[in-house]
Amino acid sequence: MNKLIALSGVFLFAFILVSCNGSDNGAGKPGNKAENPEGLIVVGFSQVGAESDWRRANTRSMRETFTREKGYRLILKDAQQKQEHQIAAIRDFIQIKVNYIVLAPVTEQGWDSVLEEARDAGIPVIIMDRMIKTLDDTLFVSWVGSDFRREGGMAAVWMEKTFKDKKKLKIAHMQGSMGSSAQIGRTEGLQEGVARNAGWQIVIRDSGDFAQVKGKEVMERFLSKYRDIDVLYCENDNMAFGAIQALNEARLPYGLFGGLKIVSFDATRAGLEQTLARNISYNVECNPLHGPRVENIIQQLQLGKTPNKIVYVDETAFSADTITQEEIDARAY
Ligand code: GYE
Repeated sequence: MNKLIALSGVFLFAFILVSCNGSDNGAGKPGNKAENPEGLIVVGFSQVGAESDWRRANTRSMRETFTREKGYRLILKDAQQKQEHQIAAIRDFIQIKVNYIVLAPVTEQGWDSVLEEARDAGIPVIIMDRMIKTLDDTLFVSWVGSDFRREGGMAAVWMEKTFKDKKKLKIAHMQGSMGSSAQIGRTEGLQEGVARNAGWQIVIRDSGDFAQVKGKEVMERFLSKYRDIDVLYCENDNMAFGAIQALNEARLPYGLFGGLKIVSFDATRAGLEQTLARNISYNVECNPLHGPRVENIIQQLQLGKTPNKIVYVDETAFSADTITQEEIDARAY
């Protein structure tokens, strides 16, 4: 009996803890600080994962922006590149009544029902980085990110200029996470180049999931099947680093020493160092510093304003022929 009383005491204590925790999460409807004792703006952020340097810089930017000192409470959930984890995270955010949900969607498809739940709960959703595919654009208030198709287009134009004298161009294509906007857009950019240039041929293609270890494995597989490659079109820097490891181990030339040329995306600091070393020949920038951009959207919403629905980030590209150390030193990510 005593045991039972002690046990129910433990349960009661646990219950009080859980409830306190719930109210600590604070928030009600946007701007309704009354339910939030500390008056913080609570932002639930569902992040894709930590697959790349780009992603880690993006997470850092969000953490550095949404600080307690500035009046925010950031609840960050890492989905380990799984959509079901993101859906579960959004449901948690709805339950604890965050003020805003920020979603960096791993893939484009399959968001409608969970975002309807957020809308029904009156929680504004901001999409960041990749985009979602939906027919209902009331499911999110604003999107900020990159024009991935334009990025791919820049790479294709560079290839057209660089290989203009080549009758046949053999391309190995390493894709990012399939179904993500970054993969879809960059792949489209290349496909458009292939459509414009009769001599271009994609001889081999596979996904390295935007990650270095997988990138190395995929490159090893490419090389075991096909060695006569002119260009590796690699949809991010980390996969390019993996590919470089594979090429080094296979003792095959690339970049400065002839052999294949590598085109990459992101232009992270480490990626630009590889570009300066001429291991990567062309690197298209993709800016991950979205924290302040998302904050700007939230601040507008706090003031009852309507932010722009779609915000594209300005981006450039770096060629191994012209990049300088100063450009690398100026890099914030
Ligand atoms: O290029 C890649 C990351 O969605 C733009 O995701 C982002 C991409 C980025 O893993 O490195």
